[in-house]
Amino acid sequence: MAATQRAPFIVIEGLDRSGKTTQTSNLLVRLQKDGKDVQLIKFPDRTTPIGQMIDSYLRSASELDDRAIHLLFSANRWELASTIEKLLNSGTTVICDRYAFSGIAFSASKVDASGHRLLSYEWCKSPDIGLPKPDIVLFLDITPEKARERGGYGEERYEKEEMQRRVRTNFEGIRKEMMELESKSQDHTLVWEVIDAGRSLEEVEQDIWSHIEPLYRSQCPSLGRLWK
Ligand code: Z5A
Repeated sequence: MAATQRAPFIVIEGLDRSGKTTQTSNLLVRLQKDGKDVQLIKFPDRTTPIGQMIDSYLRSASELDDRAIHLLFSANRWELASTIEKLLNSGTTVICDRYAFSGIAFSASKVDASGHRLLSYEWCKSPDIGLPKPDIVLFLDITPEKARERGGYGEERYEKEEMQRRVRTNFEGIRKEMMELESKSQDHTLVWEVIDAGRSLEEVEQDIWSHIEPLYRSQCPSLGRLWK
């Protein structure tokens, strides 16, 4: 009997209103129609006890120290890390709506009243070192102007234009660092694509599909670990 092939690990990242929820759901349906076993996981996973603390914080129903909430976001990923690994190794594709990159991009965007960064990039990265490494990250990029056309940012804690601008800059920094690391490593396995999410739903969906379909044409390497 042939051994089960490891399935692709897909991460969709992006700013508020970039269409992550819409596009991850559409991708799930498209892959299912294509006959793939696939599971969609959304971070933060607000259903677990840790996720409920995060949810309360994001809705401003509770206050937490900036370091404590950062560690909770990371713990929320670690509580699903072994599930993700098992799914992938048993041949089920995993799509994550947000992952460790959001963890860094948002926490490292927090500033004090004088505009000084509260948490360093390296500190923000450290709790997620060793998580399962995705095969592909699709970053849905949207300008604040386009986000405004979609009804503007929402009601939650980080959904403010200035914060979203800093987050966008941080994501670009993370992309550059990831690409530098990949070019130095022997197992060049992570692909990072920036998708212009300001276009129509159909155009964005087609662009995403053009990057996902090729993943199934070759065998996935054994699962890597982030920043290791
Ligand atoms: N966060 C963190 O700090 N640390 C972490 O480690 C993690 C997260 C994992 C909640 O995330 C917050 O947690 C988030 C980051 C932080 N704060 N912010 N910002 P979330 O993922 O639960 O929530 P969200 O980012 O705010 O998602 P969202 O509001 O649901 O936005 P979305 O999923 O990107 O977009 P959408 O719901 O698919 O679409 C928004 C609207 O635009 C909707 O009306 C659509 O119909 C419309 N739309 C979508 N695409 C299009 C196109 N192409 N054209 C026109 N209209 C469109």
